[in-house]
Amino acid sequence: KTFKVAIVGATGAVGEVMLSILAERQFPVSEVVALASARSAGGKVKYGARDIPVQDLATFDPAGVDIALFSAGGATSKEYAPKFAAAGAVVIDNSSAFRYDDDVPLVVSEVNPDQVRNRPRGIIANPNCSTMQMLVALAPIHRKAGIERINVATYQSVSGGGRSGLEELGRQTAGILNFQEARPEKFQVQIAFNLIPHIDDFQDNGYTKEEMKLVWETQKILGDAAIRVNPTAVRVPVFYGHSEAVNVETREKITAAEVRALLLDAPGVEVVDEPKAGGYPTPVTHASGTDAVYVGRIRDDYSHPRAVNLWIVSDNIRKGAALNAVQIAELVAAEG
Ligand code: A2P
Ligand code: 11C
Repeated sequence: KTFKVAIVGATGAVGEVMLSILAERQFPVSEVVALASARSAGGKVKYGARDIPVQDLATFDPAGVDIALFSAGGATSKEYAPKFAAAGAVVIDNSSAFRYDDDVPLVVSEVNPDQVRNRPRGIIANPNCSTMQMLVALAPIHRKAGIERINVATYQSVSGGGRSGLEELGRQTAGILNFQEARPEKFQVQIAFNLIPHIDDFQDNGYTKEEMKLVWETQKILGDAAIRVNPTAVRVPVFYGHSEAVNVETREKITAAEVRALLLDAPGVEVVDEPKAGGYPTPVTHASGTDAVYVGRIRDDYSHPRAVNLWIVSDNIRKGAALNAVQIAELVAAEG
């Protein structure tokens, strides 16, 4: 069986990688449709070696689309995802528009793949990148020892902010090296040669929405509202790849050596953990442009009777967004 697949947001940082991953993994397509705003309609995007035309989402008729991958922002998803679902498509949505709705499953392909079938509205949500990579690494620990609490500080690359985030880091870096002033447009303050502890909007509780996504999404995906998550999310001047310093407190004691052994067998995980120069993953040396979630710096937490430390790095555009969306599409396609 083959599928008519639509990519909504095909010109974006995530959309272009969705197209390349569909081609790379030889997803069984009968047709691929690239959709974006009227601004880019008439242009072309790459699907494998082929150029395909970009069409205007606003005037596109979704009848006949089997699977639609959305990554064009929450407002676009809210307006168009229900229309595609009503026309018979299974929608896989990368925005936060539906993630917290009880009747929309939130799926990490290695963690809760069975949830894809639970989709009364025809919509499946793709988690936020920072939650995605964290849970690929932590789900095996949760299954083995039960996670009680997660302390996490993120180091998130500018591609999480889309194409304009990538452009801003490049522009500011080049500008500063040429003695020019760095004007912030996309990010709140200068991002080149800086760090910003502010991703997405502030909430009434003083946390940012990016931080609260780590709380809400972890509890929903692991199906355990008792798990406590204490997050700080930081934007860093890295182009691709989010990193996370994670401390996990478990219900039962698990040692760093046991965690390392568990993760060596975990799907989607690569352990890079040697106590020597370069014996740990970084966004540039490991994650950027690759599919795995890399875990290193696995250590017992000597300050706590039941806790371990990990360093988790992954390409936020691939596993954190486009790859997981395509993996969900593969689960849907396998239903027959
Ligand atoms: P466009 O290129 O026409 O603006 P990124 O996350 O890299 O900024 O990309 C956002 C993606 O979402 C782009 O493909 C963009 O298309 C698309 N997009 C944004 N707003 C709309 C909209 N109102 N309708 C359709 N596509 C949209
Ligand atoms: C970032 N995590 O790094 C964001 C991007 O909820 O899908 C993705 C936002 C989301 O800026």
